[in-house]
Amino acid sequence: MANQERILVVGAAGQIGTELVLELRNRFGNDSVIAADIKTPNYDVMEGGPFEFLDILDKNALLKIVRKHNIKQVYQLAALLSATAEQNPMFAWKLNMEGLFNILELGKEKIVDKIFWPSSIAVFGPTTPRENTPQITITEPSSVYGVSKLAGERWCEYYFNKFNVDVRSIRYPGLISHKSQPGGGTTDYAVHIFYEAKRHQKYECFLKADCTLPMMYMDDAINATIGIMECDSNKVKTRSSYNISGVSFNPEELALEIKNQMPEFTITYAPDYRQQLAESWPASIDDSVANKDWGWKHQYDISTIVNEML
Ligand code: NAD
Ligand code: AKB
Repeated sequence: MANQERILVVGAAGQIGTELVLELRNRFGNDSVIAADIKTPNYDVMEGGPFEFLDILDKNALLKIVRKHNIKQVYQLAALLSATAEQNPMFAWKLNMEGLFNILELGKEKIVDKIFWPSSIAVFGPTTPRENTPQITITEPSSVYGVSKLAGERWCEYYFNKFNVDVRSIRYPGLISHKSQPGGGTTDYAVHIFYEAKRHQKYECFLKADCTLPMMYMDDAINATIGIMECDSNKVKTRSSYNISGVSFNPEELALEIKNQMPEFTITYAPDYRQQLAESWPASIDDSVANKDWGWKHQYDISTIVNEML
């Protein structure tokens, strides 16, 4: 691994960062992957390789870390997610946009060679076709989070076209995982439900029973993330962000699947403000462009996800 480019993961203590750091270290060597966050990550991330405390809004601290470790690739995951962003819109805008700009500028200055930045299905809104939502379609998001992700996508494409910054992005659906808790999203119900099923055999859901959303198991998301970063640059034809799709289900269907393995499990519904966010998002996603350009394909369906989670 002596010639392996050094990789920085910002937001390494989060739901995605935790698993991304572990998988990158697994593939490229522990010392090649520097984890960074404003909070302490779990034991495996902290002890498995280099870790730096970093506020992504602090440009000087970021540059110091990038120079210290001779970083050539950055995965910029630090952000406020949809539900938390609605509670603090101005700070969400600041963090989600400035965090991205600080990394894009490193690309523009040719200090780093390759950047990953995630977008979300939240770029879509109530006027978007809900079923099999195409790669290019109406994007009129109604959440502050969605607005920040859509703006971020446009900036990524701009930096690629204008400054030749090799930035790559995918629009994650709601992600399901168990190595670290989700960080304040609307799709978090699909993780909480498993913790509550295990602890109390019941769950009160903050979305309606029939609220279908695009979801994905974390292993698929990590494969997509590393997949787009490792493929030849000329295959990445979309420089805003790619649709990727896993599986679509609603809370009732997920509860039924859990009940198959845990007959005593029950679910009740008490929709809150997150229902409105969820309703504005697609029910299913067309990811044929990602499949054609760089060979993306998901593996996990609802029953394999439930098996793994339980
Ligand atoms: P998360 O909230 O679990 O993790 C974000 C991490 O960023 C946290 O560990 C947090 O401490 C860190 N962070 C916050 N502010 C920071 C700062 N100023 N400097 C450095 N670190 C900071 O989020 P996640 O679910 O892992 O999401 C990561 C990215 O993926 C986000 O951009 C999110 O919008 C996107 N995304 C996630 C999902 C999902 O379902 N998890 C879906 C779509 C898109
Ligand atoms: C959220 O619910 O905010 C995230 C997302 C789909 O971007 N999981």
